[in-house]
Amino acid sequence: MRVLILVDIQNDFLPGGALAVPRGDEVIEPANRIQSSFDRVVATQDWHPRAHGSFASQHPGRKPGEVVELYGLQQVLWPEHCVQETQGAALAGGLTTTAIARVFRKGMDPRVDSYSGFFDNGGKNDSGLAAWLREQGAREVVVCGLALDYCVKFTALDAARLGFRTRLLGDACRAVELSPGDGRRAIEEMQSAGVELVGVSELL
Ligand code: VGL
Ligand code: ZN
Repeated sequence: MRVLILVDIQNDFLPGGALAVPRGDEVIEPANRIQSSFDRVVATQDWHPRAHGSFASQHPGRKPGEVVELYGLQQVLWPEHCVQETQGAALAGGLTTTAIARVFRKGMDPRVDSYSGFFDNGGKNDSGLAAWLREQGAREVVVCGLALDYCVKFTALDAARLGFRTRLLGDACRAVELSPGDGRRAIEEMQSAGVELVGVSELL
């Protein structure tokens, strides 16, 4: 049983969006093409309240990219993005959604960010994704989407830690790269944790 996890393929992470990932739109075509190779497809959706603590606008004098302490955790500040019920938070227009069995939302608690599709950054709120995967009898997951160096990375690391065979579909990921090389380093970190890098052609 093999499950594809589409991470945060949302309008705000595409070029022109509030937190645009460079060439983020390029993940859509491979993400669509690969779906039929899986038993199940799920998506995660960054889904913030308007006054989320990860938004630079909530920290007077601070700018996106700066790091603050938020309720005891280091927090990178972001532009306002993926606000609940906005068009920016919607799954990308070009993404095929007919096969998506479940959408797991995250980032709703204003006090803590949630990069992983499984747990928030403090390891407390559980999205229910792990339990759902186990219910489905999933042994393997393939992770792709946006952004490689944040939500994709933490989702894949949690999946591997939870005991799923975890592969990263590199062709269908793009990185924010606040610092050049963040994408490359994210891949190395995932590989060190046992995540295997695969290409679309190997999965078709
Ligand atoms: C993400 C930063 C803030 C992501 C979400 O989806 O990678 N990055 N919120
Ligand atoms: Zn976010």
